[in-house]
Amino acid sequence: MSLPLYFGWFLLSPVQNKVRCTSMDFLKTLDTLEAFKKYLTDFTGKPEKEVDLEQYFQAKGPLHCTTKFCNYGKAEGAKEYAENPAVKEFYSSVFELSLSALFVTPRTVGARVSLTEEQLLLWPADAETEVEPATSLPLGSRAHVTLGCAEGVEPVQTGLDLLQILALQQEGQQPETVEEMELGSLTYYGEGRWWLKLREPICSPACFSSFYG
Ligand code: 2AM
Repeated sequence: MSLPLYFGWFLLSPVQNKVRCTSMDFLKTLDTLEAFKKYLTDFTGKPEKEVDLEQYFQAKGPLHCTTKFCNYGKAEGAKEYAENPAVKEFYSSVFELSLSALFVTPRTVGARVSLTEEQLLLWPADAETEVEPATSLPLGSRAHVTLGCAEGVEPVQTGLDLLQILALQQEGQQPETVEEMELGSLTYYGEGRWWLKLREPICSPACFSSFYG
């Protein structure tokens, strides 16, 4: 059996455009907020320097939510995942993913995916525990769509950034800034970490499949 680079849900074309536009609108608006400008050095390293977030992040490849990174069979648990009956049964089925929040850090921009019980059947048990968040987070917490990465940053970072923010939320850290935007409420968790809880989650049809590259 030849194993892929990764399994995941691939957003269907029309919704990919919608998500890209929403992400661009968010970055454009974030850039202009006084609250963001106050913490600009998180991104620039220097005061007074400006940043164009739309240029700062680069997006590559199809928008997707990785379930299992297999690295062509070299990743731990890859073969077991591919043999999971749910993976076989649902392969090439279309699901409705719910994108419930957008987040930005100096490294990545992404969308949080809130998984249903059925979707969790395709979620690997070790996705959250293979990294080391400060607290134990529920299964599926790492589910996300990478929307862009800063120069020199690998997409795997997006899920790690998401887990870090969720761990802060679980610990009850009070966000420093709260701003109501048209898309939802925006909070700041320090060190350049911005979280936008969407007023209306984006419902995205996505096909469960794999990517060989
Ligand atoms: P992503 O899911 O955050 O976008 C190919 O590199 C894909 O596999 C990317 O989508 C990437 O991140 C994901 N990926 C790469 N390395 C990974 C890892 N060690 N664990 C989980 N996902 C990984």
